[in-house]
Amino acid sequence: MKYLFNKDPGTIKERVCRINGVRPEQLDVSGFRPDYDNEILKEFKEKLLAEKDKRFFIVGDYDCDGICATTIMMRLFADLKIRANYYIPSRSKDGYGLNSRIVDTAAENDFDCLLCVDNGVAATEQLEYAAELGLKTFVIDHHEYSRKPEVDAFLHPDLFEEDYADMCAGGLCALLSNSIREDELTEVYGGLATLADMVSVFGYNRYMLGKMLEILNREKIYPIHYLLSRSDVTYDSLAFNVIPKINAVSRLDEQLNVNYVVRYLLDNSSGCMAYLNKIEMINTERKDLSKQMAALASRIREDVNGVFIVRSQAFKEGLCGLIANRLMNECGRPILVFAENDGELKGSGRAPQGCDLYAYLKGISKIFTAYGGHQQAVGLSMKGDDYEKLKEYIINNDLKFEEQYCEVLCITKDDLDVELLKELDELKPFGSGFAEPLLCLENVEYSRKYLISKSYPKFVLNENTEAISFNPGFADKDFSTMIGHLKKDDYHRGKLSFVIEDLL
Ligand SMILES: [Mn+2]
Repeated sequence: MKYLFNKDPGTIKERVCRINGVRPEQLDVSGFRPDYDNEILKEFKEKLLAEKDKRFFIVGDYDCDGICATTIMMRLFADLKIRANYYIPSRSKDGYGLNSRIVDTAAENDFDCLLCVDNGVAATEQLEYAAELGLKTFVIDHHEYSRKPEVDAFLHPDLFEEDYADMCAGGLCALLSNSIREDELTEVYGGLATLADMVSVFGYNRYMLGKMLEILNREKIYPIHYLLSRSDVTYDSLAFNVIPKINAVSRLDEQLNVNYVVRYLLDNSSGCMAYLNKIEMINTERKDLSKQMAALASRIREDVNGVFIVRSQAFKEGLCGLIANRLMNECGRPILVFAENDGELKGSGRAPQGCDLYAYLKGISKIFTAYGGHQQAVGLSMKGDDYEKLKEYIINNDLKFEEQYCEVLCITKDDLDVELLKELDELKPFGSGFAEPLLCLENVEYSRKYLISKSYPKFVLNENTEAISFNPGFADKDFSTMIGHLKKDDYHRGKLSFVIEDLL
């Protein structure tokens, strides 16, 4: 990674805004009110409510966004006394999105309306099939589409103006359902989906994120409260403790049906505790398994013309994305990780910024039985026999890589205090379009250095702050510049922790 050292004058807020190309007033959504009278929204709402005596079948997605979107719609239908049921496809058995088997199930069980949330724009054929079987079709989705699906009603952020243009499915469902009646739990789940799906953190999304935090700090929302275990309610604790647990279930769904999570989120009472153990257990297993898989993957991966590629029968398909992500972050190189099963390879690819892996693999997409994603993340399936063809393609075609510059915020050691932490906290939430700044300390002097768990170096910077690195490779590195994030030290109140990302 190459760095640009920002030494501009001004407040932290001004400098962070300038680095991100954001106007400071965009951060303030205190005056924002959702536009419940929006025409697109109204039209969808009317079409939906016209069927209020019919039975709805909701088909969601197995990630946090899709699970929250499904939960929000189930709550709305319950409040409106609309009969409804839901199904989250199994990642391992169904794959992503609507399929004809699910459509058959809906029709056979006498549902009248099919509602896809967080999927649907790409399921043109399946939706046509549903219509042939006599089902009314509704889609609430935010994925990119080339042709608008022919459905009875369609809700998509592209139909909205700027402040709403990057809603996730949970955000869309929350907007729709709160335009019909206001419900705080809906705002919490809409905010959680927004945090999970890495969409823009401005406009309506920023409003939702703030609402979520405010409500969670004021009310005990049982399902979230239990998942947080003992951590405070912050964007970070939700992102690190809650969302991964919700996402873990679909990754290991041969052990626990992902629909279980919707049931958990729907039960905002202490009774939801009954589901908690299983979700926590799956998450612990997810952590253990990904650690093992990552270690194995680093051992047996091949370097093919600058692209790492690895396959194994020991890999779990649902964890390939996590592993690819982890290894890509460690080595800064593109990587493809495949789980092998009955001669089939299913996996994920990740690439660093400046690398368009999606476009690159399009060149050989004819060998893929499934292919999707975007520049830095792809999901793909293929026959095991075609693995060599893939390698050959990579050898013969260079994956172009434009090294990216990262602008870091230069500060001095004297700036390291609770005041700075407060200033940074006030800029939250960070996210897409508004990256948390990396701080940079030059000519670093420290009074003491020691190792934590025999491998992670810690440096005492001043009486308030210690710097720590979770990269054992940094234990003996010579450096004069430290780049990282400032955090509250969890163990010693009032103390700060500078988490090192890089040493130069
Ligand atoms: Mn989504």
